[in-house]
Amino acid sequence: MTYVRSTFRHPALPKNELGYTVDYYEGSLSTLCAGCGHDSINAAIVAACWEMNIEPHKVAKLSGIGCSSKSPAYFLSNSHGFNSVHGRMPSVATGANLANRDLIYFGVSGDGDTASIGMGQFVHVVRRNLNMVYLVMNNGCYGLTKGQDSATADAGSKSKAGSVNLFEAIDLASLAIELGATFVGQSFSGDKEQLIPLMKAAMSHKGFAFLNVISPCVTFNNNAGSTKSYDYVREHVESTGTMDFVPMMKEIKASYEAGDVSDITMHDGSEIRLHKLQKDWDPTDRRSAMNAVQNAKDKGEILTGLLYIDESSQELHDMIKTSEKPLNSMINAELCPGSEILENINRSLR
Ligand SMILES: Cc1ncc(C[n+]2csc(CCOP(=O)(O)OP(=O)(O)O)c2C)c(N)n1
Ligand code: SF4
Repeated sequence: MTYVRSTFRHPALPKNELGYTVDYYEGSLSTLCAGCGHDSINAAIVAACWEMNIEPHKVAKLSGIGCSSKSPAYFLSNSHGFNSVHGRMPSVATGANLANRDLIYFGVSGDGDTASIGMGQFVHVVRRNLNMVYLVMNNGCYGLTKGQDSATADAGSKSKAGSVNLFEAIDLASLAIELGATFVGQSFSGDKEQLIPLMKAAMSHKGFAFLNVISPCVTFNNNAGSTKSYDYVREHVESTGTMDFVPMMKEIKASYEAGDVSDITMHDGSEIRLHKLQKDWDPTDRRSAMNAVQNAKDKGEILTGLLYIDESSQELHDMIKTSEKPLNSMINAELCPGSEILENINRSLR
């Protein structure tokens, strides 16, 4: 089948502060199935980056293998990209980030890519607090290899072929909070009003920002009995509240009832304004966030929104005191300071 996309854009398309129209943030034409949740998430990434006035060449897109991991081809064509090996995106992201801290690292993965083959890499990138956004497009199955149950499929859920999953699901958001992730959000591909501000906040966060986004696979896991279908998710979504992301230097204009609103100031001075619905939940308290996720689970609900944030944490570069300067901008004398300095280092270790 030949796919054709018109290059015509309306001359009156709005421009962002950098002078770009939104098409400058788009990617290649998607080859995912029509209606796949992943495409809605890709559109939300495009919108978030355009609205945030991010220079696409300041973004590095990283992924593993899967339909979800193909996604970086479908957003930000003018960015850097590396489609790695199944489950190995975290180590590639770690290497790239350590070599150049000046880029925004946006990792895209699937529930198969993260919760099975990539689990070993995932847990370590969380605990190292690597400064990146790590987004899982979670459809409860291996879409690319024709819909086998993944490790996030709920026990008792039914596949399209009728088999019932016997095993307990791995809850990636709870796991990320438990492992010390400093930003954890959960959302649904069909809710761009929630997803876009959540992505903006994740990109502004200094440290590991994890987003678990339920993203139905229309071809293999959208049947009755699946807990990752559009119908099931729409019926069981429970939000922590709504949120606005207010970039640094922008005035917060709206006013809300006191008591239902809490503002969180990000490292760069941007603000997250939360309109809380969940009364017994504090997103800056890890135990409270864990309880909120578990309480929702006990009621058979999927809690979405910002679940947890720690704005005071140190990211990996701060912890291991690496150079401020990207390695590719260093001159030879900085990269190779000479044998005397090496000798001093060796002496200090004896
Ligand atoms: C080392 C290795 N093992 C297995 C595979 C086969 N494989 C490709 S994608 C995939 C799972 C994809 O599922 P997920 O990450 O959930 O992405 P989705 O396609 O559902 O978006 C598997 C098992 C592979 N490509 N490489
Ligand atoms: S197989 Fe499923 S996950 Fe893959 S593109 Fe199609 S709908 Fe999306």
